[in-house]
Amino acid sequence: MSTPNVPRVAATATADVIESHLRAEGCVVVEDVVAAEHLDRLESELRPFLDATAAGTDDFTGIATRRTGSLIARSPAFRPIANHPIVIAALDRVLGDHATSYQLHLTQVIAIGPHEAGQLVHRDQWAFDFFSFPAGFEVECHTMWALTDFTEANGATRVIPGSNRWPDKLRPGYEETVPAEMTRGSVLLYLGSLYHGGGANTTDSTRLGINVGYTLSWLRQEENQYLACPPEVARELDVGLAQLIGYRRGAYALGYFGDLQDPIEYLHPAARDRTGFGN
Ligand SMILES: O=C(O)CCC(=O)C(=O)O
Ligand SMILES: [Fe+2]
Repeated sequence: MSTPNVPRVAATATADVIESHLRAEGCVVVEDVVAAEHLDRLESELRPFLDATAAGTDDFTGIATRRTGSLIARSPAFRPIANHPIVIAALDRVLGDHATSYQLHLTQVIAIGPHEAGQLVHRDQWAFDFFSFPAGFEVECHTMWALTDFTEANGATRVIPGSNRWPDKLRPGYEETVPAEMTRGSVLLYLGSLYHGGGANTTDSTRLGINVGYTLSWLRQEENQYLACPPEVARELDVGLAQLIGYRRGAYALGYFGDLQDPIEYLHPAARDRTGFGN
């Protein structure tokens, strides 16, 4: 049976439509969300960090692929992407079943260099030490923002639509995947249960994508957000973004500091009054 194509919707699609694709196929491309000028600014803020990043050293991280993190602290232009309303509306729906809140999991530019091989097809939720979650129990959702056009030739992310409903620990082949081609400024949303991987880059140019993950607030974050964005930086952010990073309690008793205080109060002593959180 041939693999179906990636579902795609316009940036005007409703949250209902995006949710229904995520639940059915485990992925969806939302087209042309962020303007080119905004991405130019983001790219110039990150350029020194991208240039200074070393390539990976193994099959999974790739030997011609560079991964640059700490994007909230390093790029003010990245911040409205981390909590883009299209993404937040989708997360509210697909991560709402098993937690009262979710948090940022990782922020990473993935630069797939010329002639990189295809990445091993995997589920991102295997990061939780390969613990198998029950079928349909979604613990994370990722986004991949295209910073260059994503084409089959330059290494567009490969996905298997519908594989979010497959059993765990399978080893699907690259030939079972299809490319999530998209224009610069578009975004691929996909569940942690979707089988996918970075595409092989057969061109002489680099494919740039921004991978931003989100996970239930009672799980450990893949990128250590408190080191990536320490309190002195987080204090300058919108309260909502600081909370998304993890400067809040993840549940009644999770992540408090001091004498049972909510972390947002560490950044803003008046936050309890300003946000209604922390009670
Ligand atoms: O770079 C990509 O397109 C996907 C990378 C990926 O899936 C990963 O590193 O977990
Ligand atoms: Fe992945």
